[in-house]
Amino acid sequence: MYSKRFEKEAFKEEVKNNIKNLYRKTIEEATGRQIFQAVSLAVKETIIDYWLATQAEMEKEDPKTVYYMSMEFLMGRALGNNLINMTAYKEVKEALDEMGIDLNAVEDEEPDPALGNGGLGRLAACFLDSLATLGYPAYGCGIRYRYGMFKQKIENGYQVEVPDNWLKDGNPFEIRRDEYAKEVRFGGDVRIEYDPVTKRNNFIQENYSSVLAVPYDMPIIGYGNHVVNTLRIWDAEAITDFHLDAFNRGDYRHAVEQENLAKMIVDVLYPCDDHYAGKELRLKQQYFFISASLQALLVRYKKKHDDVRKLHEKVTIQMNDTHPTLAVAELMHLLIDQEGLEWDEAWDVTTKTVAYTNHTIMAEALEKWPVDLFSRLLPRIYQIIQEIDRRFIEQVRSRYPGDEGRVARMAIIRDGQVKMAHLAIVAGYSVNGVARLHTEILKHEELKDFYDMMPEKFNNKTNGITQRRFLMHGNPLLADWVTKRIGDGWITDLSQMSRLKKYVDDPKALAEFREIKYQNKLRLAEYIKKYNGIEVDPRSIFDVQVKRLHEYKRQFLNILHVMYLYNQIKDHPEMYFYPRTFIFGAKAAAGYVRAKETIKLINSVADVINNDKSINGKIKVVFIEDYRVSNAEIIFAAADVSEQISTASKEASGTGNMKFMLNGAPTLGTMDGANVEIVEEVGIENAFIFGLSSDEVINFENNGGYNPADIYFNDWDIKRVVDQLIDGTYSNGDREMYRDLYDSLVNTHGQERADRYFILKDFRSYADAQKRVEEAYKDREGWAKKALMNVACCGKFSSDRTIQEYVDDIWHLDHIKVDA
Ligand code: GPV
Repeated sequence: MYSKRFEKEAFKEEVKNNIKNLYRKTIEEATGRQIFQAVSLAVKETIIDYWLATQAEMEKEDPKTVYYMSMEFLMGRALGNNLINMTAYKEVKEALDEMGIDLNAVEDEEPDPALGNGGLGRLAACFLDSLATLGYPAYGCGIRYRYGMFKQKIENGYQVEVPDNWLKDGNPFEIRRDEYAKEVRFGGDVRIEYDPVTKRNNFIQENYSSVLAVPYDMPIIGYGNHVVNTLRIWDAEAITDFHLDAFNRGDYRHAVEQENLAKMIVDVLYPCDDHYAGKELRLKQQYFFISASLQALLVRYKKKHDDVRKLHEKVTIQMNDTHPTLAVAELMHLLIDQEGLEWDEAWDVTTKTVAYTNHTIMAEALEKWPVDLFSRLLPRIYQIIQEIDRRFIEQVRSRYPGDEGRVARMAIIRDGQVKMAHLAIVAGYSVNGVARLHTEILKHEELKDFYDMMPEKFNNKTNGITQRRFLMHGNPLLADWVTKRIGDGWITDLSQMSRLKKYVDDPKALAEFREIKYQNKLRLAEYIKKYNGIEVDPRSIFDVQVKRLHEYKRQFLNILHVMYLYNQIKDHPEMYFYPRTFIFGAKAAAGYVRAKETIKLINSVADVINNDKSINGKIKVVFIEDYRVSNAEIIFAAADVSEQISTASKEASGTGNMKFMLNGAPTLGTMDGANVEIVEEVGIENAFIFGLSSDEVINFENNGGYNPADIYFNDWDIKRVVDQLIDGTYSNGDREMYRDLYDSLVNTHGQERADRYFILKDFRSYADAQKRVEEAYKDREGWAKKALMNVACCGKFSSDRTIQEYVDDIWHLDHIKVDA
């Protein structure tokens, strides 16, 4: 395809044939889902050619390659994105039009592959897009979960989780690679056997259970450059010959156990975002995909090289948070026990190969596995970590003699726990945070001891997003307008957006720009009407907060402020008020009670306010069900205001903030995460900043918090809103429904401070900022300038820039070039 090669008639024929051969149907008879399959297979044909060409090139050039290890890849739908990156979207749309098929409708038939929770998983997907587009050899390595992120239904205001059987009809873009299947072993014990020939101890795992890891490859297409990289996700199967063997030996139970283990391991993505749950199955998942990926990587490396001591010259492994940190010990295990390296040699290779990205400072997200669980499940891996820990502690002691407090703080194994972040930092040759502020907090607070001892490892890589999906695909109207004004260079070089700055004083350009936003708001309004049954006014301010539901992200602050505005309008019906639509979208982890209460509260407030005729529709509240990549694209395009209101210091970066900016929505936010850098790029006058600084928050936290009672009893508007949580206003008279939320603000319970996230502390400042938003929006042209400045200044936030920095500072990859 790749446009110049695209042959329309042949493509149409192919689609028809696919429908005939797959379903014995004509186009007219086929269902939407069947047409999606047929079109995707036709597209895949072309992809395969370039995929082969890329692999041949890699064979020939033997470039240094990055393996991006991640428990999550939140890819979103593939069809539209693949067409865009093949630069064939418009041609295919035309071809399908001629067949009476609407490409948008076909795209909507694709299940949204949701093998990720939120920001971390979506970042991995954006990175793969940028790596291919910049022409760098890369594998994504992950798990082929049978069930991805749950689908969210809202019933009676409550979140209900529905399983996401995304593979039900098959995935047309994947290819199963049986030839690369690998065995992964769990449990049992380790026998130590002295080998008189090599004069070494051999460590032999016995009485283990094992599963077969089978990879499925998905193509990752670079934009317009014919490069096709690979996302390799692993499925688990029972090892059948072993099964029979065990069966014959009468060990039926063991055989069945292995069968079950295989089924369980890849069954479901854990829906916890930024939160460590300590589940044994999760540790199994981690070891499963890490062991399989590393085994396959070594086989691939050894095809061309006979000295594994030089692995790091051709291979680098990036660990997406601590979830893949077992890679450290598994690589040591393979190098020592399989490749015969000495400890020091293996350690030298490992510590030149693995690098670690930290995505949070939230204590509850830190992975700390209980030693008994860990050593039972991964006996050999545990031994290796013990040895890494022993040697590391020796180093700490010699560097800081007598400082046992420091040893205790820095140890990898301590208090019966294995601390995965410590392992990742000790072994990693690079440790990076995901926004400048976040990296500074890591260096000077959370990881201070490690920074003291090894400052050279620490670096920052501010996150980014791909403009191919979040502008070209999600917002075609704006994408075409930008291209008309400044050419299409921005597609692979987002810094060119700065050329739009000259249009902020061009009334005609501004009018067009505003009209596009209006059209996008109409599109979202239709979506809301269709899925929520709520009429919203596309001329109202679309004020949007979409992201995972988390206390630190403070959706609660947002909805409390809505309750406050509602009180004001009720008290002063004559008061001027610019109509506002507050739009929320958020999934809560299934077991996160307070997050679920917040969803219920938002829906209850929506019910009351949306049905109150007396306010003349001045406020509408919409909770969009099942927020996910596909509807996110529609939502960003339509937003006027981007709510980024996390408690300062808590949001490592945020990436939604960048997607809003790219689509022309100014940030209403705290000085947290990447917001800081967004403001730096766009100018403070084109954002609405409020609240405590991260220093202030950290200061309060280090000194026992603050006292919300001082605010609650002194600010009557705030007290009224907080009291409305328990006076039945939003719960048909039920005073208990929101008691826990109320308590979280004003009462200390147990370990937990009242108002841990400084909601009341920041409330006034937030309300003021909201007032400034309203004032600014009244000046329609002034607002359009701010919005356009956001688009014009978003260049830094392309994941292309982020990836180039990873390549320059950490990975040092070689380029690949694929000829058409
Ligand atoms: I740790 N993040 C996430 O989505 N899930 C996690 O388990 C962890 C972190 C997020 C952070 O919360 C965001 O601030 C950040 O932008 C994103 O990771 C990507 O770095």
